[in-house]
Amino acid sequence: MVRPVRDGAAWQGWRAQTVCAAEEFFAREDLDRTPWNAVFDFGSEVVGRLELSLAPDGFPWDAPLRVEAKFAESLYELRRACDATPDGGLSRAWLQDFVVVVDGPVTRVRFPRRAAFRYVRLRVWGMVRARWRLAGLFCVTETSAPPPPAAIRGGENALDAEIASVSVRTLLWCMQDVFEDGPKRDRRLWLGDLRLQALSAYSLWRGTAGFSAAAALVRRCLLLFASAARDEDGAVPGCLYPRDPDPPEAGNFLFDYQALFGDVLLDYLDATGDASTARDLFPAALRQTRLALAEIDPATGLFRDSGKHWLFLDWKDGLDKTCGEHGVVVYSALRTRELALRLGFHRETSDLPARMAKLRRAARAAWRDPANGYFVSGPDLQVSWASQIWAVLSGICPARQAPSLLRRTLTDRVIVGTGGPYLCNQMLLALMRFGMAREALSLVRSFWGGMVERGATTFWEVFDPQDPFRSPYGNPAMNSGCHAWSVPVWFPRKGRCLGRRR
Ligand code: RAM
Repeated sequence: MVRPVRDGAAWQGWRAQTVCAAEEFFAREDLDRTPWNAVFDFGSEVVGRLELSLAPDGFPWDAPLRVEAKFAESLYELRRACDATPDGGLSRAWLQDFVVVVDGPVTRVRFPRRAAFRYVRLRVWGMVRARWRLAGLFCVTETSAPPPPAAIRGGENALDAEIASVSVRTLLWCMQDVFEDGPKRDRRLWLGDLRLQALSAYSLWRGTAGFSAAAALVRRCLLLFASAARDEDGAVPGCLYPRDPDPPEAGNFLFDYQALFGDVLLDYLDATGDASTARDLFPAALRQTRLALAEIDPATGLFRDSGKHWLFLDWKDGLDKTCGEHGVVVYSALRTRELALRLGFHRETSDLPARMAKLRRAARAAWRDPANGYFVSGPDLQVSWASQIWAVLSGICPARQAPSLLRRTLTDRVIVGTGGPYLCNQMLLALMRFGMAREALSLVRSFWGGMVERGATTFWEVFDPQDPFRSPYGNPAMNSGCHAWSVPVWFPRKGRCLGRRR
């Protein structure tokens, strides 16, 4: 049992002070002075349904029992009133405060809705003038993940080990009926998140008994996306809700996510060797490539924002996305070509290599600043992480120059940086591609290690070390505290690394 106390030195201004061990509270028999209030700390993030076990002594029931619970992933969220304004762009309904009322003698109360939390505040009314105890408090946890390999020993030091275990915990809690982006919010399948989760899952379970279950979940998600393609043009959605046995409810068409569908499929083929699924889904992948290429201006050979699409790349404010999106288009098309060659669809993609060479040349001529080698984007010639990363991944930046470009990007404090873990993961992918393990390790230790040092037990959707209250939703309590895209696709493990093989 804990009490949140204000502390200017703590992340987001709150720390937990221990009140007593839970067992001590479970021994109390004076709970009829209602209502009572208590905050419990589960020690690390859990996902599941809360259950109270009640021990009445004699005949207690002269009233129904009302249990109000507020679940929170952080102390800040616990302390912030759910109805506080502004509520940002997202629904108040995401915040996890529930009420359960039970009639008649019961010894167990289970909350009907799955919650994601570390802390829970209970307010309980009822059973007046009776002797009874709260005998236990459980989270009946839920995940569809196979058991993780027994020994996940992380890297060289305690921080590495903690990063490894926080990564695995985050991944497990996000594996439900589908790979969810976050078990608190949005509790649904997003393509950009799936791409990163799948890589981490292959690597975690590769060579173990759990591999086929993890791979089967990726396959299910790929099939769901393909089945949800838009009727008019075949675009796969950015996200969806499964509605088994009905087709999924889909929406939020994100330009860069959809372009990367073939990339996820190729990773799946690489990891599993399941050519039959890859062949079935190849037409969907090729369709996304064609749709992406339609956004290239034929006159310039460069991506242009038609204003029709949600361009993402990252949550970074003020990010100019032109160069980055061009990189995504080229990278995705080349990955689709690779997929085609592996599956024997040479003819359908025979135009792609020459076309991509042209797009690379056009981008280099238009956006590479000869003075410093950086790639610029937009009318203000913005230099950003996003542009450099995608220039490298797509080969717009020639391979021999890529390592030094990435090194400079990592240390340059002036350029537009990352909005959070999603783009940091793209950086890891770029570093891994060029075998830059040292740089990848130091990024993992500083960025992901920074979350661990601030108390993360699962990795956060949003992390800006300079701004504890940063939120793309206008309310930090809406941020997801256990987020798929925040599992580092590469983290130190004894003997091998989590992530895509080179
Ligand atoms: C957030 C989701 C998800 C991400 C999209 C673009 O709201 O949580 O992780 O893929 O935005």
